[in-house]
Amino acid sequence: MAQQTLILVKPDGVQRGLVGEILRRIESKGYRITRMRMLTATDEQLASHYHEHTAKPFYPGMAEYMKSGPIVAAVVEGNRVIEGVRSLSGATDPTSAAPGTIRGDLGRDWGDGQIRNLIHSSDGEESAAHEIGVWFSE
Ligand code: 3AN
Repeated sequence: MAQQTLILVKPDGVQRGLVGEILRRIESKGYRITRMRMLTATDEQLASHYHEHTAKPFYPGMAEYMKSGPIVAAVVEGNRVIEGVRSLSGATDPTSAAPGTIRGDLGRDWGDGQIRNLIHSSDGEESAAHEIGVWFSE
């Protein structure tokens, strides 16, 4: 079976009308979207999705950002898709993310102290399986 990853178009991506552009880049690379939904994240979903970060000082602000509007969750498939979508996404900080990446081309620092970086993608097979369960539980 092809490898799977979980992506989220974060609230800034939806609010700025970039869902199509972000998904276009992933599809144009050759990966296949196999499941997709739009929803507003709950505290429980975010705590499970970001379980490695819940104790960190930036978590409360990040959770507020992630709940600030609807998000799009999708399962994307293809050989080495986890590595491939991480590469398309770029570095966490959109100011320093490389041009050519989703975050580098479409993201910036908006001066409010919150990293708004448009997309999440799983960083390994274990986290992908966990995260697919968080956003596609039924
Ligand atoms: P990535 O999304 O690039 O894999 P992670 O997994 O290190 O980044 O962090 C998860 C999310 O937590 C990031 N996308 C970002 O929104 C937020 N984050 C990470 N580090 C910080 C930080 N130092 N300050 C604020 N938010 C952060």
